[in-house]
Amino acid sequence: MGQPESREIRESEQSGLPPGQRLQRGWPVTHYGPVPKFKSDRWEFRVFGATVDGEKRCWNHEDFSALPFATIVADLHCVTKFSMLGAEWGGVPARTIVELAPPAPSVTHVMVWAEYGYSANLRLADFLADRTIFATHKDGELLTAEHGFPLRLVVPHLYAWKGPKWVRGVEYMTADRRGFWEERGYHNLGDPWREQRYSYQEEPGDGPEL
Ligand SMILES: Nc1nc2c(c(=O)[nH]1)N[C@H]1C(S)=C(S)[C@@H](COP(=O)(O)O)O[C@H]1N2
Ligand SMILES: [Mo]
Repeated sequence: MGQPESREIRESEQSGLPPGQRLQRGWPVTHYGPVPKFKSDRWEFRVFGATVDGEKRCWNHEDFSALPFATIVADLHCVTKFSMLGAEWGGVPARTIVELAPPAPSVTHVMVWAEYGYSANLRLADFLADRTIFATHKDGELLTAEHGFPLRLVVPHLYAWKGPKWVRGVEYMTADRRGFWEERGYHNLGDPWREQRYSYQEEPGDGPEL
């Protein structure tokens, strides 16, 4: 992504906080469960489920690190109401993964899987959005262990629980299925601009039956 384009995004992103959010200075650590230990020889990134040819695709850490690198500027909105604005995330655009490991035409959703079984479901369109990125870096520095090293997903236009830290793979799905928090009371879609925080706010068609 070229410089002028990322500057444009930064400006529009700073135009305001989503409803009900407050600005957070610094960068808190928020997650459920322990921080996994990274072992480079055992790490792999897997794309599986309804791939175009039915085959899985795997990258080890070295190969994944060699994929095309891009940066985007994005905000992080936690559903517990703090937002961190204007971080620069570097890594591999989700769209690049989809190009390298194409889904079957019937795929409508993805499940992004992380260590210890954490997961988040996304519509394929959200996954393919311009700024959705598998980030290895924030503001030019490698992610720390607490913030998701070696890899986390950032989906700038959705609440941050939709971006798993310590991500290990993507499952292509031909129907929607709830992820970790979506099964436990959070909204299936999670658009912060529409304040889609909780599953009781869902309207028909927003997600599978609970
Ligand atoms: N694997 C995993 N990823 C996760 C979570 C989690 O519990 N486990 N929590 C999410 C939530 S709710 C938020 S707000 C962000 C927080 O990211 P940070 O700790 O880097 O600020 O991570 C998201 N990714
Ligand atoms: Mo969160």
